[in-house]
Amino acid sequence: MRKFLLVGRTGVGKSSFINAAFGSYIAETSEYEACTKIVEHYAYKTPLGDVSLIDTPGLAEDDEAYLSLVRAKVNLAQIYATIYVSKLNETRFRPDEKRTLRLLTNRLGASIWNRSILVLTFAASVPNDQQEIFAEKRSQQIFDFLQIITREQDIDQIFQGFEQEWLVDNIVDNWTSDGLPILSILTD
Ligand SMILES: Nc1nc2c(ncn2[C@@H]2O[C@H](COP(=O)(O)OP(=O)(O)O)[C@@H](O)[C@H]2O)c(=O)[nH]1
Ligand SMILES: [Mg+2]
Repeated sequence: MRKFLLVGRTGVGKSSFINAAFGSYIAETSEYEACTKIVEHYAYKTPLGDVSLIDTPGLAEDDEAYLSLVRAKVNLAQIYATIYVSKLNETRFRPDEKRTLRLLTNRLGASIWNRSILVLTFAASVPNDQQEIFAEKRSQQIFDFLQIITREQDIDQIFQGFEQEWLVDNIVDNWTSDGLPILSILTD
């Protein structure tokens, strides 16, 4: 069973990504507020393999509570990969996103990034001919910042980069950068 830990700010589409992956509305999503209040494991047997996606409340509100919850409910040693979710259509690398990355690294350990995947959501909101440029920029900003903070924490755990980067749109049916269903990229 491959277990993925989903992290990222509130509202970036973590719960929606789970729904898009499994093709049904199983994780509650919300336009207005953080509605994932608990750490929830969604485990599925699929023809492509068994996958577990661990949904977490977004960082923004009660960070300490959030991080203790993740530590209590998730056995980090069993995580196959961390999925960091960010919005492709956000042009600025905002201070609260940096704060999220810093908190995750400080409290869960730099090793959560050892095997990690970057998922950029809201991809269909960016014009086709700009998606690649946007993705490169976002990914570079996150990469540079993670290098700085992991180096600060532990020189031996410096961030080496995301293993994979995916563009998705959770709302537009079957929209992924390479045209493959999300589940197939999780189980490949
Ligand atoms: N257009 C678009 N909307 C999205 C996407 N992902 C999530 N949303 C919307 O963004 C809002 C927040 O999503 P949610 O999954 O609850 O975010 P979470 O807080 O990270 O779990 C909801 O209204 C979703 O419908 C996406 O890829 N594209
Ligand atoms: Mg959620």
